Amino acid sequence: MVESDEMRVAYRTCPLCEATCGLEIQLDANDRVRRIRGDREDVFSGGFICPKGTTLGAFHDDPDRLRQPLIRADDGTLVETDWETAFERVSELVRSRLADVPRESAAIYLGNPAVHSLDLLLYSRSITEALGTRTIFSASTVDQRPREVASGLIYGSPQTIPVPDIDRTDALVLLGANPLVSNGSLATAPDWPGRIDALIARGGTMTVIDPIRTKTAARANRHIPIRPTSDALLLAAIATDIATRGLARPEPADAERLRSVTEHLALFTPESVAEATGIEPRSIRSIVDELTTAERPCVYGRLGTTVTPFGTTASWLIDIVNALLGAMDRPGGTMFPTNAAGSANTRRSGPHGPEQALGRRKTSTGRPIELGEHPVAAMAEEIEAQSITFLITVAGNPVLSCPDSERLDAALPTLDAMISLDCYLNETTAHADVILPPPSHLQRPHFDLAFMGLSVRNVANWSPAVLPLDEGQLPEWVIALRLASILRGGAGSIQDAENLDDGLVQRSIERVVTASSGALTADLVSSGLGDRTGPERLVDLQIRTGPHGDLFGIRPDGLTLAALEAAPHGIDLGPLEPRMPDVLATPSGRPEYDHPDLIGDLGRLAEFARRPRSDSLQLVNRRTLRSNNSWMHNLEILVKGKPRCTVQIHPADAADRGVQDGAPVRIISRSGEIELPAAITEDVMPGVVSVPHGWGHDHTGSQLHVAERHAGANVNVLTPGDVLDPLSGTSQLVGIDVSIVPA
Ligand SMILES: Nc1nc2c(c(=O)[nH]1)N[C@H]1C(S)=C(S)[C@@H](COP(=O)(O)OP(=O)(O)OC[C@H]3O[C@@H](n4cnc5c(=O)[nH]c(N)nc54)[C@H](O)[C@@H]3O)O[C@H]1N2
Ligand SMILES: Nc1nc2c(c(=O)[nH]1)N[C@H]1C(S)=C(S)[C@@H](COP(=O)(O)OP(=O)(O)OC[C@H]3O[C@@H](n4cnc5c(=O)[nH]c(N)nc54)[C@H](O)[C@@H]3O)O[C@H]1N2
Ligand code: SF4
Ligand SMILES: [Mo]
Repeated sequence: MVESDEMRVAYRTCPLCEATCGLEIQLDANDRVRRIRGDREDVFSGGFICPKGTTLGAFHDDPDRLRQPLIRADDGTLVETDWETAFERVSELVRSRLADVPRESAAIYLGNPAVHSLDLLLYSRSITEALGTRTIFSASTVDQRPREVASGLIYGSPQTIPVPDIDRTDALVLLGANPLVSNGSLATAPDWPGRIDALIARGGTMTVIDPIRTKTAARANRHIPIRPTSDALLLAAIATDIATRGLARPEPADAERLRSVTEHLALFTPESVAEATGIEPRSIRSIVDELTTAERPCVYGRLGTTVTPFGTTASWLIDIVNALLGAMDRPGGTMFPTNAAGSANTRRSGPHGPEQALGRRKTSTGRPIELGEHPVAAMAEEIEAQSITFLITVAGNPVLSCPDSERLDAALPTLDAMISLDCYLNETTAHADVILPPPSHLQRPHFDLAFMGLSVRNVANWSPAVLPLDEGQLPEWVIALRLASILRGGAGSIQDAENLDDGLVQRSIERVVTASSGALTADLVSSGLGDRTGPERLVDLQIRTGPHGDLFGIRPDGLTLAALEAAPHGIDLGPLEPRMPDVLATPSGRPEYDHPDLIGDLGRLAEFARRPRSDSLQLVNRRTLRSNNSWMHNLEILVKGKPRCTVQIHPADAADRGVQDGAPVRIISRSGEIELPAAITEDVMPGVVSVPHGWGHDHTGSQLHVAERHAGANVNVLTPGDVLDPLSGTSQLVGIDVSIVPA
C-alpha cells in the first residue's frame, strides 16, 4: 500500500489543446504519475478535463518516446546517440550541405505543438532567424491562416482575432466547428459542454451549421446541414437578408462602410445560394430571425470554414454579419481578449496603422506567400524543384497532416539534409538525418502565451515543471538555441545557448524600455528579473510589461510571474471588455470591413455559386475525442477499443454503392486512394462522407509500436495539393470529390 503522505500533488495547465484545462496530478514517492484529474479549483476550467488530459503520465512513460537524440548510421538506420555527438552531426550537415547553397533553399516547418510549447513559442524563432531563410512553412496553412489573413486586413494585425463571448451570448450560430470533440479552437474555453448547457439553460439558442450531425450539433437547439465549402455563400446571404429587411444595427462609425459591403453582397440572396449551400431560403431567413431577435447574438466559425477555397472570405463575412448585428466588440457578441503576456494589439496604442495588402509575394512555384509563410501544400513541389534542399521540422508531422501526402513522403528522402525536433520517430521524422527530442510535458514549465490571446475570459496560469529532467537531458529551449548557434556558425555549446538567451533578453529589454517612453530603465527591468533564466525570464518580462503587468513596480498591484507562481490554480482577470478602437491598427482607425482585397474576391464567390454541383461524394474530416492530430495514437489508453478511423457514410449513399456497415471500402480521389471500414450513419448528410485526420501509421521506419497496431489510413492521401484559398495559401481539405467502392 502506498502511504498517502508519500504522495504529492502538482497542479498544471494541460498543454495538449487550446482549452487550457487545469490538471491535478498525483505522484507517488517514486515520482510516478498515479492519477490525473481536473483541478476543481482552477479559475477557468473548474475541474473539466477530457480523456487526453489524463494521459500526460502515460506519454511520459511511453517507451517509444525518444529520450536521446537519433542520428542516421552508415547502414541507413536511425540510432541513439548522446547530445554532443548529435550536435556534432548537425554541424557536419550544416558545413557540408548548407554552406554553399542559397539560404532560401533551407526551409523550416513548424507544427501545431510549436504553439502549445512555451519553449518553442519563445525560442523557435531563433532557429528560423539563424537559418536566415524566408522559406517558412507551418501547420497554419492547413488550419487557421484565413482567419489571420482576414484579421490582418480588417483590424491591422493577424493576431487580432475576435472570439465568441459564449458565456454571455443568448444566440450562438456556430459554423464548421465541433468543440464538444475538439474542445474549441480560436476560442479558448475549457468545458464547452458546460458552457453550451449554460447558454441553453439561460434561455439562449444555439444553431450548428455542419454537413455532419456532430456531438456539438446534437447538444444544440438546432442543426442545419450545409454542403461543404459553401459557408461564405451562406454568410453572404445572411448579411444580405439582414440588410434588405432593415435589421442591421451597426456601430454608427461603421455604418457607411458596412452599407458599401452589403451593396457588394446584394447578389447573394437566400434564393441565389440555396442550391449551392443545400439550405432552403426559409431556413436561412430563420437564422437571421434568430440572430436579430436576440439581445446578444454571436456568430462563430472554425476549421470547417477555413480549410476551403473561400476560407478568408468566410472569416471576413463572419465579422461582417457580427458587425451588422451590432455584436462586434460587445459583451455576448464577438470580442477581443487582452493577452496577459501582451500581443501585437496590446503593445501599441491604436487605432491607426499602415495599409495592408495581399499578393505581394509568391513561391518559386507560383503559390501565394501571406504573413511570411509558404503554403504547406507547396512543400513537396518546392523540394522536387530543388528550391528546397535542407529542411528542419519542429513539432510537426507533415507527412500525415499535409495535402497530397504521398508526394511529400516521396520528396523528403531527396533532400540533402533534414533535422527534426520531435518526441517520436514517426512518419515524418523517419526521413530525418538527426532527431533532437524535447523532454516530456511534465518535465517543463508551461504558460499559454498564444491561447491567452484567444480566450473567452482573461486569465493567466503559470505551471512549473512537475518532474525533473533526466540525467543529461536538455530542455527544448536549450536545444533550439544550440541548433541556432550551429546554424550561425557557432559551436552549439551550452555556453552558446546561454549567451544567445542573454542576447535575446537584452533586445527584449531594450524594446520594452523604448516603448515605455522613459517610464522604465534597463537597470530597473534587469534587476527586477533577478536571476531567472530561459523561458521563465522571458515570461516574467512579458507579463510584467503586459496589459495587466506591474511594470516593475510602477503598478504595484499588477501581475508578475511571482504572483502567478503563488497562485497554482491561476488568476482570473475578468470577463472580456470592449477594446475598440484601441485594439485596431488601420489606416482609417476603424475596422476596414470594405477592404478592397476582400471585396475583390466576391467575383470568384459568385462564379462558385453558379458552378454546377459535382455528383461525386464530398469528403470532410473529423476529429475524435481521444486523439490529438497525428501524435497521440501511441498511447494504448487512447486507442484501445473499436477502430475510430472509419469512413462515415449516409445509408442511402451506402446502399447505392453496395457498401456494408463495418466492411472495408476503397475511397478514391484524383490524388490517391485509401482503404477503411465503413460506418453507416444518418448523422452524415447525403452526398458527404467523413474520415478522421491524423491516421495512417503503417509507414516503415517509424517507432510507434502501439500506433502501428491501430494504423488507420491517412486521409491526406486523398487531398490534392493544388487547390488553395488564393488569399491565404491555405489548402482545401474539405469538400474533396471522392468515389467509394467496396474493397
Ligand atoms: N480531440 C481532438 N481535439 C482537437 C484536435 C484533435 O485532433 N483531436 N485538434 C486540435 C486542432 S489542431 C484544431 S485546429 C482544432 C479544430 O477544432 P474545430 O474547429 O472544432 O474542428 P473540427 O473538430 O475538425 O470540426 C470541424 C467541423 O467542420 C465540419 N465541416 C467540414 N466541412 C465543412 C464546411 O464546408 N462547412 C461547415 N460549416 N462545416 C464543415 C466538419 O464536419 C466538422 O464537424 O481542434 C483541436 N482539438
Ligand atoms: N485532412 C486534414 N488534414 C489536416 C487537418 C484536418 O482537419 N484534415 N487538420 C490540420 C490541422 S488543424 C493541424 S493543426 C495540422 C497538424 O499538423 P502537424 O502539426 O504537422 O501535426 P501533428 O500531428 O500535430 O504533429 C505534431 C508533431 O509534434 C511532435 N511533438 C509534440 N509535442 C512536441 C513538443 O513539445 N516539441 C517537439 N519538438 N515536438 C513535439 C509530435 O511527436 C508530432 O510529430 O494538421 C492539419 N491537417
Ligand atoms: S480539453 Fe484539451 S486542455 Fe483540456 S484536458 Fe483535454 S486536451 Fe487537455
Ligand atoms: Mo489545428
